[in-house]
Amino acid sequence: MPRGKRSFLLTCLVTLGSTNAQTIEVGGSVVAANSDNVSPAQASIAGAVGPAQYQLTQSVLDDLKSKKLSNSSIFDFGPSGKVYSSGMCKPAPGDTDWPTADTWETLNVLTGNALLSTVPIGAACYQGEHYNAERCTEILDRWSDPHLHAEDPTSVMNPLYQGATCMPQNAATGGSCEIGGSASYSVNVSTVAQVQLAVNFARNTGVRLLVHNTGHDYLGKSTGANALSIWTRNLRTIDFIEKYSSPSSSWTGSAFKLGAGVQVWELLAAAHEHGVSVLSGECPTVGVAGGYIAGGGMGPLSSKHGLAVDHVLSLDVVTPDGTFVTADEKTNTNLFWALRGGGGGTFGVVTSVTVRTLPKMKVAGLTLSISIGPNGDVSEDLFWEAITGWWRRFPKYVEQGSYAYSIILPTPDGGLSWALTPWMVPDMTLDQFKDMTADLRAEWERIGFNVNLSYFETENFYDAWTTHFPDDTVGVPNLRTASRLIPRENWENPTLLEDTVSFIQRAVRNGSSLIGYNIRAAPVADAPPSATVPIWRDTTMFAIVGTMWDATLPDLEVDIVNERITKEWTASLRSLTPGGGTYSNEADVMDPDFQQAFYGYDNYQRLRTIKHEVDPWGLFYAPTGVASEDWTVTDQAGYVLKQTGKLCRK
Ligand SMILES: Cc1cc2nc3c(=O)[nH]c(=O)nc-3n(C[C@H](O)[C@H](O)[C@H](O)COP(=O)(O)OP(=O)(O)OC[C@H]3O[C@@H](n4cnc5c(N)ncnc54)[C@H](O)[C@@H]3O)c2cc1C
Ligand SMILES: *[C@@H]1O[C@H](CO)[C@@H](O)[C@H](O)[C@H]1NC(C)=O
Ligand SMILES: *[C@@H]1O[C@H](CO)[C@@H](O)[C@H](O)[C@H]1NC(C)=O
Ligand SMILES: *[C@@H]1O[C@H](CO)[C@@H](O)[C@H](O)[C@H]1NC(C)=O
Ligand SMILES: CC(=O)N[C@H]1CO[C@H](CO)[C@@H](O)[C@@H]1O
Repeated sequence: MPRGKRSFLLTCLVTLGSTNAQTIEVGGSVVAANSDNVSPAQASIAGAVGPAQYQLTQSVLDDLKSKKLSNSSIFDFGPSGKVYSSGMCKPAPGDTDWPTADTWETLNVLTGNALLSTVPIGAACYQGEHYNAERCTEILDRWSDPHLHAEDPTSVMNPLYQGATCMPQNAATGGSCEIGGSASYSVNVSTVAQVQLAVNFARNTGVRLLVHNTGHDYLGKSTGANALSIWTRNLRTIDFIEKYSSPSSSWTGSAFKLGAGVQVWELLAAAHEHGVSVLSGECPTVGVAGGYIAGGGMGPLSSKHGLAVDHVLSLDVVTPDGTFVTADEKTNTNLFWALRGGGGGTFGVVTSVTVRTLPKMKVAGLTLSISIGPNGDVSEDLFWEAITGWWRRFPKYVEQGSYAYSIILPTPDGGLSWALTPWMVPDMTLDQFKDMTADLRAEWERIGFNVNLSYFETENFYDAWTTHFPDDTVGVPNLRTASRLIPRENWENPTLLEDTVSFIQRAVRNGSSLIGYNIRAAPVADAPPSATVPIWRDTTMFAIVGTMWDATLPDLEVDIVNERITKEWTASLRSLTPGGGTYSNEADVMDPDFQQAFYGYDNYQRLRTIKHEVDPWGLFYAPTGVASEDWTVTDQAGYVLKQTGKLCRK
């Protein structure tokens, strides 16, 4: 078996619930620790609601200690914890410092049997213990469906970073099922106590820890070999608060308190039901209170109403020392700032987020789609003339709250397609939208660009959203993207504008797809400062470049494609936008200066200081996360950083 690969089917992971040599003293006699005498390890907290009702307290631990539960010190709160010095690696199964089966079983028992031993989602298609023909058929049919992956504890929607192992499609052609860069275990959390137990366990044993919510991450942040994963997707409560009131905020309107696992579609349905709007992503399955808000959170209302972090009132979080705190404008203010834009899986485990609502609003816009090539609708010159005519007007549109999702893709016949699906403006009527676009439409008519424009106008955001933002297609292992926020400045200088426009055309001709958003993060008057990259506020276009490659390409050629994405396409975008940045949630894991690009230089210095204060152990690691430059992943094959090796302190 090649080095670095661990066979899943011959795994040395224990089957949980089997033996248990951990003991406890009950009534003076030493007995096996089990669900009856130690579980679940939690205190019921008076007045607390939802998952916070059950917390791990020092008195719960003291009780376990007084009963002499073996290994109980591995659940101690900070400052206790393993410290990694230069060259040390977090353990893998089989290493002497990997917890024994009994130790894992103790975590399982204390969490109330919430520990899951990883079975890769594709295992149902491979001969062996987990083979299940019916489930395999379903998995193959639904592979591109984000819901399939979001309901699985370890599956990720961008399998590249976990090594694309155990792909169900390869079972029939001699593939093998390995655990790859997936976590070894997950805790399926439904209480704060379970999160605290997992955090303390990982910090004291030194096991790699990660947070996994829906698995959308584009940079491999929600996966990692040899890790204990805290799976937050089942924290799904949505509480509507009619009149918010808190000594920490002047907000008195309505709000939603969201469990960490709530997805966009669930939140938007609740908002619609209560007759309000709320800032969220466009994609239905993204986890609102997880990586989305941690990275800033953008969506169709952003050009008018800012980023999701601008609307956050408070966050509940289990910090790396295992304590459970609330962060808001007046309490734990450093965390409140860092958790809004400073990146997921870095400062702790957020268990819930409270966000302000926005009023119900009208939406107007249009969609169009056109192609060039042998079977296309227009000539290539006309295609580009029409698109660049639109791009040139971007600053004026974002100022009016415009949000456009535009995608240029190569077509199978060698041509290109362009779809605007959709271009929409909140708080705007269709008449106003037609006014705003009149000069562009006149220009298109003059140049002979006679495309069908499908207009729409809805009474509320929800109706526009349900019509125009279907589920995305995910699960492609041979695809990678990179991005850049392009500021207004690039439109103000005519030479720079020409360079920007012609570069984007060149990248598309060189094989890149282009997702070009007309968006900016509008400043929100009363929003507290956040750790998001400042250039968001001056942005006019968000450009995502990237490509798929032939899945059968040899590794060296895969590297050539991936290096082109980072070192040619994105490098050009970087040089066109010096000192700028990008959206950390939809960015390039190989960005050579991610600290500046994803957070902004000044923010990054402050984020690093906060990170060292709250996590001196380096318990939380995420690729491109704050202080991730202190760590390295071993056994990496190829150019792109994956999470399939050991995590070692540099
Ligand atoms: C198809 C698709 C569409 C998208 N559309 C949008 C969009 O419209 N707008 C937008 O802004 N972004 C969008 N994104 C990007 C998205 O915001 C990020 O991928 C985000 O990280 C997803 O967060 P998650 O919690 O759902 O995913 P996960 O992959 O589970 O987690 C992402 C990161 O957040 C961390 N994390 C998750 N939960 C917690 C928690 N409770 N506490 C601490 N850390 C946590 C994880 O450790 C990881 O680092 C899209 C992504 C995809 C794949
Ligand atoms: C996870 O826990 C929830 C309860 O919070 C339960 O309904 C669900 O079945 C569990 N999932 C798995 C895979 O164990
Ligand atoms: C425009 O729409 C009409 C009617 O729906 C259709 O017949 C025509 O092919 C469309 N033209 C283009 C360029 O898409
Ligand atoms: C893209 O450009 C590179 C050179 O930078 C070249 O090797 C490659 O063939 C080009 N690809 C296409 C599709 O034009
Ligand atoms: C990680 C750890 O502390 N493991 C210990 C748990 O307890 C057993 C005895 O019950 C020890 O052998 C382990 O070393």
